[in-house]
Amino acid sequence: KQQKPCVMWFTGLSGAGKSTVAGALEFRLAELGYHTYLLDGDNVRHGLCRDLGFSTEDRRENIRRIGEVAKLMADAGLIVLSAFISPYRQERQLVRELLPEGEFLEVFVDTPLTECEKRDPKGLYKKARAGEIKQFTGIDSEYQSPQEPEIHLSAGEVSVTELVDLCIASLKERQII
Ligand code: GGZ
Repeated sequence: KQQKPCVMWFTGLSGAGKSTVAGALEFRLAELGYHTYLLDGDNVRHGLCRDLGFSTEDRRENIRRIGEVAKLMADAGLIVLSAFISPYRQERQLVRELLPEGEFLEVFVDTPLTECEKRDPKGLYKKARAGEIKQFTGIDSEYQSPQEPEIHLSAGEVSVTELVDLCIASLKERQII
């Protein structure tokens, strides 16, 4: 099936739904016959980036490495889905510049902090509030929202299926699929 390579770069707070939406989108794309790869914490922070923590410097290096890997995968023709907080504008911009024009799609998974904290699936916000985890994004570490994301998902209010539909529509509009 014809496809153009691209990197869909999901960014947002912990618990915003990045991995959930990216995973559901990957499933949908596979059903439609497209070739994809999902990069997320499960397969990256335990391997390629296992030496990195959550200081500003380590997060920068985390994003830099993932950006380079995403670029290689896009070179191989894949639709790459990447799901990391990627809190800093500058590093997201650097990844954008690694890729040919039009191949980097920033996807802002825009779930308010209050909602992420309410969900708190792993109890991390609770620990961060109690001071047991330091430098937690949204609590005592900064998150810089995208200003002009290619795709803006109001993920607190809309079902995963509808969010996937919006991503698919955007890929079609951009003639990637
Ligand atoms: C933010 C942290 C932290 C701190 C551990 N701050 O909800 P999760 O658990 O599964 O996703 C979060 C994940 C963030 O890793 P990323 O590689 O996406 O971050 S970054 O792009 O900023 O490099 C969270 C968990 O790791 N986690 N400590 N201090 N999230």
